[in-house]
Formats: sequence, structure tokens, C-alpha cells
Amino acid sequence: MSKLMMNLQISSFEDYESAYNQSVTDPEGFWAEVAQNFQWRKPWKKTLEWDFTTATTKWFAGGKMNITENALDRHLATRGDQAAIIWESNDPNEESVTLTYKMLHQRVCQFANVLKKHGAKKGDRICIYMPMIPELAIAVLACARIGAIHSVVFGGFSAQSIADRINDAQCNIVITSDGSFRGNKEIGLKSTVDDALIQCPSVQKVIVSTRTRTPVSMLKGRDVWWENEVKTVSSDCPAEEMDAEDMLFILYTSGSTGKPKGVVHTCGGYMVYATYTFANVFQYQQGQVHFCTADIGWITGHSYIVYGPLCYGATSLMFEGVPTYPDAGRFWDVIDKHKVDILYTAPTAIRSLMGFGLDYVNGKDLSSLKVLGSVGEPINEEAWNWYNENIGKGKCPIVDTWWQTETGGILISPIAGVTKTKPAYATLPLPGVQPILVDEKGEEITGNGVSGNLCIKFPWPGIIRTTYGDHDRCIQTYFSTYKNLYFTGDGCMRDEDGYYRITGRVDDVINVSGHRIGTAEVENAINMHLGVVESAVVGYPHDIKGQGIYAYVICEKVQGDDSDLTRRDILATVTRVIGPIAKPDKIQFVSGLPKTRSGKIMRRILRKVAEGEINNLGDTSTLLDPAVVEEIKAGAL
Ligand code: 6R9
Repeated sequence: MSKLMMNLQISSFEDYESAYNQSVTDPEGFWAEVAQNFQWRKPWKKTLEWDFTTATTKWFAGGKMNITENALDRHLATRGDQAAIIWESNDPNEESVTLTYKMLHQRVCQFANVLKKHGAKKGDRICIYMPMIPELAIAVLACARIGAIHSVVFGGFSAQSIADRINDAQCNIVITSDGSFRGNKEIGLKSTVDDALIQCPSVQKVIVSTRTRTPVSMLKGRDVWWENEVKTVSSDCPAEEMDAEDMLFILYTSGSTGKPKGVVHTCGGYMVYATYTFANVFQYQQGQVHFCTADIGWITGHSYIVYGPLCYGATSLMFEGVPTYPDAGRFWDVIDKHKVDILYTAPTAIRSLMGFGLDYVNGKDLSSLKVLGSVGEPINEEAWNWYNENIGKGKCPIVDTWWQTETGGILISPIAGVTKTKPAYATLPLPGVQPILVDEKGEEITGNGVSGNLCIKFPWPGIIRTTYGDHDRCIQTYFSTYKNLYFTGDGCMRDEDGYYRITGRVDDVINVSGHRIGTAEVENAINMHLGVVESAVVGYPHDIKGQGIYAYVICEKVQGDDSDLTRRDILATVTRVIGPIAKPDKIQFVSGLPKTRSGKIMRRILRKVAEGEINNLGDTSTLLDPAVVEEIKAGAL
């Protein structure tokens, strides 16, 4: 390993135990030591300042830096010609692209100058709505270069969702593409942005990169082409000096109530945490190829395609397509073609590929693989075993990584080759992470062989700093349920070995294919449909997606033949309001919902019916109208 490579890695279980102990007895000393591995323009004044009652956490405050100097500039001398990003197209016949650290640095600086030319300044918010092409990573890093705050919106969200996010953050620039390729589909992106911008007066400029050559309308004075703009600027762009606690990005995520909230991460702590966890969990070795299949529109892509790998000087593979195009062997082809060492994917992808059978795996050379990762939702034992046997050939440790948008990086996970794994267990907390299980009243549940709500009792450098524009919401959502604890929203068991197993959300959030969707958001979208009186949405177990969306809908008028059409219309409304990922899998029309005398919907009953457990509904005596339950049971889908 070259000298510039950081000295961050734990390499044995004894190392882990001693790092963990140090991180608990002296967290500030522990993280200060880790942070020494990064480039700072000025040292920080105070390692940590925190108070969970006011949702205040500051790491390395007063320290001056820029994350792109750590992700790019510092590597130029030692690994300028090494691949930073390898890009694989949706189309297997299109040539892949390799961007070395030198090339990536040059293109980031150049695009940063385009942003500046169009008036972008430190602290501005910039919305990015792009396909998985190298320009997306370049756009993200260019924002960070000049100190603008990026807000990446996943390419599957609707115009309305984009508009809500742009307006919440008051973005002045949008970066997008003409369209995107996903499997055999071509999806317009610019046209969706155009629809969104009708409602977004704060946006002054739209920069459009070319991908699909889909015809687009370009508004004079507002819209410019990426390819033209980069020709007009230099590729010399000194990085803006940022305080460790200046905002780096906003990423919107769903909760149990209201509209998605803008989770805010800051420059210093996030950098240290994303990089530390990347290096350790995957045990990345110099020269390896890391393939994270997430989209950069989600936190997994931010931390483990862009920032973590690049700050660590790794080679990160970025894949534009989907696992099943042109066939269900695509991931394995990509691994074979690029000699991938680390594969990091979601259980939903594994379960879906499992369903296609081994014909797509056999005959593919997967011998380059060393480590397998899983993220986004609980992985069931069957999928874990299939992954282990057929992809890892029993030789690759599986790291089941539990974390959240709000945590910035992985919190509970095995360290590859170091922690003994157990199917479906996220195993042990990483150094710096202090999990605690609590009961409904907030009392700590001690000992092993227990279950409870998962909280964290001490801040780590990647913890959420605020929810953009509404700090109270951050306090309410994460720090008020249990005093002096960060509440994750997840249920969890700790087994006899002290290993953690995440059992799923305990709030009104559904996890569909690893994507977080709030039941309230889906209900609001359904209720916007003409004729809908009221709706209630719950999750139910789904073989491939993990959870599916089950909607109970009261309509003014649905009769016989009309119901299929009404169903389709409701799906179209949800797609328009949120995006296709929020479409209910099942819609049951009902004449009433089970409510208590105080008017609260008893979701427990709806969940049971959706799960098919209609004979085990528990106490229904407090219901206003028990007859409703009989009707719902009879009509269950
Ligand atoms: C990284 C990411 C967070 C929620 C989280 C939990 C679920 C994530 C998991 C997992 C079980 C794992 N989750 N990883 N559940 N095992 N390894 O997915 O962030 O999109 O914010 O979702 O996902 O329920 O609370 P995000």
C-alpha cells in the first residue's frame, strides 16, 4: 500500500475490540486520530460538541478543509493515473468509460467553473436530477468544490416531488440530462424538470447534459447545455475553504409524517465517517474494484460510490442500468468484465435474481470477488445463503450493513473477514457506535437475547445535523421520542452472542425494495384522486420487494366493472404525485376504515389483514363500527 493511503484499517478481531473500547472510553481521542488521516487546511478547534436535547452535534468545528481536496487533489501525485471511476453503460455493447483521478479532477474543476459562471456561490443549494452517468458524480463533486450544497433527487421521482424538494431548499440551479436509459426504457428527465419548474421561482439556471438525445425544449435565458458550457471555462478551480461544520449536502427522505425531510450532512464529520466505514467494512485494498449497485440518488450512492471510495483513493464502479437487462445475468457479466472485487447490493436485487435461477450465474467468472455487501432492508436467511453459496462461492464474507440516510455511513455491520458472520444479522456496532435497545417507555433493555427499539446514545461523526429549514422537526423526529437518545425508527433484537438483527421499521414507514416510503405520503397522493374520500396504507410482506404497499381506499363511487379502471387511475395519480416507486401493489376498495371512537385508524388491524392473518386480529372492541372489519376481511386481496 502506498504511503499516502490512510492508516485506518482494522485487521483482526482483537484490533476491532481495542478500537471499539477506545472509541467508547475516549470518543474524541479516537476520532481525532482517525481524522488525522485527512487533509485539513487548518486544524479543528474542538473535536466534539453535542447535546441531543437540542439536536446539536458538531465534529471538528473550526477545522478548514474541502472534501474534494481529499477525494481528488491529494491522490494526484500518488495515483493520478489510477481509475477513480469506471462507468458501465445500460447497454452492454456501449463502451465503458474510465476516469482516472487526474481526469476526474480536471472535469470536476471545469464543471465547478461552469457553476460559478452561472452565479453559483458557497452556500447556494443546487438540485441534481440525473441518470447514473459520470456527469452525475462530476456534478456532485463540482458543487462540493465550490461549497454549494447539493440536493440529489433520485431519477425516479415525479415533477411534483422535484418541485417540493427544490422549493424546500430554495435551489437556484438545477443540473439534469435530456433523459435516462433504464433497461429497454428511455425516460425523459428534462421534460420532468420543466414540469417541476413551473412551480419553482427560485431556479435561475438549468444545466442539461446529453445522454439519450431525446428531443428537449430549452428555455432561452434559463437553460444551457453542459457540453457547450464546459468549453467556455478553464479547468483550474481552487477548492473553496469550508468549515468542517458547513453543509455539504441535503438528501430528502421519507418519515412517518408529512412531506419528506431534507437530511443535512456537513463536510468534515461526514467525510471522516464515510471514508472510515468504507475502508473498514469492505476491507478495501489498493487497486481493487468496488461495485456498489445503488443509485447516487440515495445515501448509499453518496457514501459508497462517491465520497467514501474516492476519499480513500479507491476505484469505484458506477453502473447505469438495471440487474435484469439485457438479462438476469447482467451483474455477473459486469463483475466478470471489470474484475470486481467488492459487490455491494440490496436484498431485493438478490431475491429477484434468485428467482431467475442459476442458469444466469453458472458459467460467469466471479472469481475476482472477495467481499459481498448487503444494504437497505433486512436480508432473509434464504437470500443470504443463496448470495453466499452462488455468488461468493462460500469464500466471500458477507457484510450485512445497517444504516440510514440520517447516519451518513454504516453503523452496525460485520467487518469483512474480521467479524464472524451469521445469516440475517448485521452483527456488531462499528467503532464509535453505541447502540441501545429501549422499550416503549424508553427504559433500556439490558442483557442478551432481547428485543426492543433501536437507539444510539452517543454521536458519531456522520450523524444528521439538522433537517433543512426546520430544526424543530429534526429534534421531534429523532431526539424526542426517547430522552438523550437518537431514535432510529427500527426494531431490533440482540441475540445471545450480543449480535444485532434489525427486524424492520416500527413507525409508519414502509421499506419497498430498500426504498423508504411514508404511508402518509402515499395516502396524501391517493386522496388527491377524484372521488377518493379517504385511504389508509400499510406494508405487507412481499417475496421480492421485502415489503409491498397495500392501500385501503374509500371511493365515492366504485361499481363492478369500474373498479379496475379506478385502480389504474389511482396508480397513475400516485405516479404523478410521487413517482412509480410509491405505487400500491394492492388496492382494496372499502366502505369504511376501522376507527376508534376518537377517530384514529387502527392500522394494526389493517396490517394483519394485509398480511393475510385475518383470524388473529386481536382486540377490536374499541372500534366505532366492528362491522367494517368483517367487510374488510371478506374483501381482502
Ligand atoms: C442505507 C439506507 C434506512 C432504513 C433503516 C432500516 C432499513 C437499511 C438495513 C436495513 C435491515 C439492513 N435498513 N439497511 N434493515 N438490515 N442491513 O438504506 O438508508 O434509505 O435511509 O433507509 O432501511 O429500516 O431504517 P435509508
